[in-house]
Amino acid sequence: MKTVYMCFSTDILHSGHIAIIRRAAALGELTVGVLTDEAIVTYKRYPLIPLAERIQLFESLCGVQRVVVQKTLSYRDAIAQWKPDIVVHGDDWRTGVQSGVRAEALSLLAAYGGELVEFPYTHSATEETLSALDSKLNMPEVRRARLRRLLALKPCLSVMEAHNGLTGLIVENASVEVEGGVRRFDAMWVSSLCDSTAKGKPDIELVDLTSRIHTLEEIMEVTAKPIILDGDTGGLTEHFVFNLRTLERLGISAIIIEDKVGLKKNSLFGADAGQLQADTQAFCEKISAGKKAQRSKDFMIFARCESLILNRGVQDALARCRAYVRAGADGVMIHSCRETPDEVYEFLRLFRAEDPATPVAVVPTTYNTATEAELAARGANIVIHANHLLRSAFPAMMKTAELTLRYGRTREADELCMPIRDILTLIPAED
Ligand code: SPV
Ligand code: MG
Repeated sequence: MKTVYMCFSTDILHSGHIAIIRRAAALGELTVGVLTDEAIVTYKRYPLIPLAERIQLFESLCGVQRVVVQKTLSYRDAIAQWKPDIVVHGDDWRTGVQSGVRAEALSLLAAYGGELVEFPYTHSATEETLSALDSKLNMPEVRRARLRRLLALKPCLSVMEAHNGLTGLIVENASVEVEGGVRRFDAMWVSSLCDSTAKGKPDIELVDLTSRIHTLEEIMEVTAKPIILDGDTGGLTEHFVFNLRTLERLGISAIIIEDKVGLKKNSLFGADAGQLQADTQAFCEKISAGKKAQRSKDFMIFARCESLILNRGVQDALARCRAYVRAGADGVMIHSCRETPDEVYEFLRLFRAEDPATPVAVVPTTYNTATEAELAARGANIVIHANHLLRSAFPAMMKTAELTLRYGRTREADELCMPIRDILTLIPAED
């Protein structure tokens, strides 16, 4: 009797699944791998039912001999463990995000004479409807809860800035195939620097909340990933408690407020900008008031500590972050504008020694030699790439403007521009 292996990420069984399971079971003794939530969210919608129930679903099917958990999109571990004679899959993975996974599985099977059997993939209207609902209807309470959910699923989230609908779509849809899987951003950062700069204004809390909500709405209309809002100082506590309820109602997952007072300037100016750090107690009171005011369980308030920016040292940062967490902060952000990650690493080492659980966000703008993996290994849970879509677009736009002025036509800028047919179809009308 041959051994057969299949893996499923689905939470809805339709006739196509039953048919392929029947055909697989006819080939030999069938083991079904159930993909974990963490692996599923790397490439498709969030599962509606928990892993334990999905396992039960497959255990109850006739023809399935054994159900196991598959932790990665890659079949590497499953093939190493079960050495199946045959792996069965729908033929839909020949193209798209799973084609790399397929190629890897093929070469692993070939190493010991295993075989890949592919059956025609059956589309399911239910599955398509659910995916569409997920990204289009995108109800605020579902979206808001996603950040907490992701933090529970993944050790470290990759977050990119978005400052309008188009950049929101880039963060939503960008993906790269990597060995044995797919990499995508987990969430969006709506930065005060980028939101202000895109409006031609300085990053000094001049762009008011009403205007920032316009930006958020624009992004939320076309995306489904969780949003972390850069809330600057949070303003007066009396205003903060009202504002955060508005954000919560919209479906924002988290606000990060920074411990500064007076005219806020961007942290990347460093200590020279004459910034004042808030009194610890007063900032703690703002956090506690916010936590008391929020209505849902999911919404998160992160306290951003500026001690390293203001050259107050790691011990000051630790003492403040400790106090902020005691005051109710759901997470902390430690910011630094040094060119190396050393002081952030030192903070993470000391903070993690006393607090293994509270999520920590980092912003490797000036110390961007550090990779997400390196930061995660030291205990960071959220890595925010805070301004890079805006900063990469601006030089190209300037260059196009200058070339047009110089030559009195746009021909010389053609290479900097995407082709007309591509811009026309970038956003499909029927969506
Ligand atoms: C932002 O993106 O607006 C931030 C991060 O607050 S930083 O610009 O690095 O201060
Ligand atoms: Mg900011």
